[in-house]
Amino acid sequence: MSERIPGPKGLPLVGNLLDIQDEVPLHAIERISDIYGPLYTLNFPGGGQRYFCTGFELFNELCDETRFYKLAPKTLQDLGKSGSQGLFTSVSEHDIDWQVAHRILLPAFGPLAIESMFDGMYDIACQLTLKWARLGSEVVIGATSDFTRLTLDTIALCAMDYRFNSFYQEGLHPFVAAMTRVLRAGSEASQLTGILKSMMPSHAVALQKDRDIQKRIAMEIVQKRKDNPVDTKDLLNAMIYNKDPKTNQTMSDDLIAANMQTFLIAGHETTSGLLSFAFALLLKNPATLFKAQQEIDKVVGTSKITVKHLSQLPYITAVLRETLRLYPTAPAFNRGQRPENKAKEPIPTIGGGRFKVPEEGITCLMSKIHRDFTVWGADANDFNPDRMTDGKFEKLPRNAWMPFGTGSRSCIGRSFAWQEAMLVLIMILQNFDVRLKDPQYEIKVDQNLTIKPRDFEIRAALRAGLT
Ligand code: MNH
Repeated sequence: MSERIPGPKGLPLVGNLLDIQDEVPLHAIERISDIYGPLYTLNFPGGGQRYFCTGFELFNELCDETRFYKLAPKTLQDLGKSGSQGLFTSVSEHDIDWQVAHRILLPAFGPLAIESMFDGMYDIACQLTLKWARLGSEVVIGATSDFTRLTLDTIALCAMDYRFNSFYQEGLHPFVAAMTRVLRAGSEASQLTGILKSMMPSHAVALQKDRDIQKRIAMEIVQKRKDNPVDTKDLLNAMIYNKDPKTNQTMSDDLIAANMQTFLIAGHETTSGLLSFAFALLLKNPATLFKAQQEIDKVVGTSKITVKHLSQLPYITAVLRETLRLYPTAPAFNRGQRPENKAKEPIPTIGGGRFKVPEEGITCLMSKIHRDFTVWGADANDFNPDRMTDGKFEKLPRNAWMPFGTGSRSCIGRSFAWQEAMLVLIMILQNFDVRLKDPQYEIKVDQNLTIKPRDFEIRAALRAGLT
């Protein structure tokens, strides 16, 4: 017999709503795990019963793709409402939209394709470094906002040859403004303020209007490309012209638009968070900053960064890995039983029969799982890139480091993100001495769909001998 999954006792009607009131809902959910253990349940009014896994051992079992798979929670499904679903919000891999888009897009995200995007990434990285250089060493830089400008412009340029020109704009581009509002509504869905807001009819109208704006802009970009064909191998061309090898069909305009939105959202918030946390952690741990810069000086020196350099910097690589361990910027994902497994395993359990895996699936909280003492030792909460260097990294327990998700639904943009983050980290450390605006700064998390460090501000001084 399996045990009942524990959890804080809720109240009538509102369930556990009061237990998860926090400026950062993620923190509330993490705290509850310290009381109830590695698997527990919460009742969200409207959102139903949810289950959370926060320990490595159970997570490891849930990673078994023969038994489990990504089963998107209801809240996520709402994000992509209306018409076709993009890759990220598809409920399951059995969804035909997901299958067609996945088969067409996987090669477009392959190693050679990503390498060919290096020049586009370089273009935008220069816009950031040029801006910082011109600002001079004393002006305070909102590092996270600039990284968000950078990652958004990069994915738009590389994926569809579109320039948001965020570095040359005061306000947000209409697409970005609409996207930000929709994302915020999603992340507020578990909070009292958000729930109250969502009860106002005007809220739903505004939200739909924002979805329409995004869709319209996405459609315009597709149409423009169809009217002015260009011979490049970017994602937009792949989506318009490539045929699914299995069904021989191309993607419908609606499906293309849904996936463009997916790339713009999934492709920029997470990488911007990664860059922000990486700098915050380096600056909070000066010895690591010193080591990182020393490696760059040795390997790259003052020469122009090329794609070849990226594989020659083991410490920088380790810095990014360790950053995503402590701050997985997509902090949670869902796993549930594969329907095709139901016959064989009518009551799926984990933990040696201890817990039944519920119908709704389980949300795996990577921010907790990545700090499991049994895997990482007593200093699990410390930033120590040395534990992630080549050689050691490969010897980690299977599934111990999973910031990009797992299985067939894992991150399709992983190499894109990695190349971009490496390039930008290197270019900044090669050209600037960065310091915290406030030497006492403590990393605090800001949560939306993804996480970023809150109020992270720096100053950047051009290094001697560089212009
Ligand atoms: Mn990304 C899926 C993390 C960068 C596009 N991404 C996922 C998942 C995680 C993730 C975790 C799996 C979620 C789940 O199981 O529910 N992604 C990241 C992180 C970074 C990142 C930590 C950067 C750092 N992702 C990117 C970039 C792009 C992208 C860049 C696009 C250019 N990610 C996706 C898409 C999916 C995804 C698309 C959905 C894949 C699928 O379901 O087939």
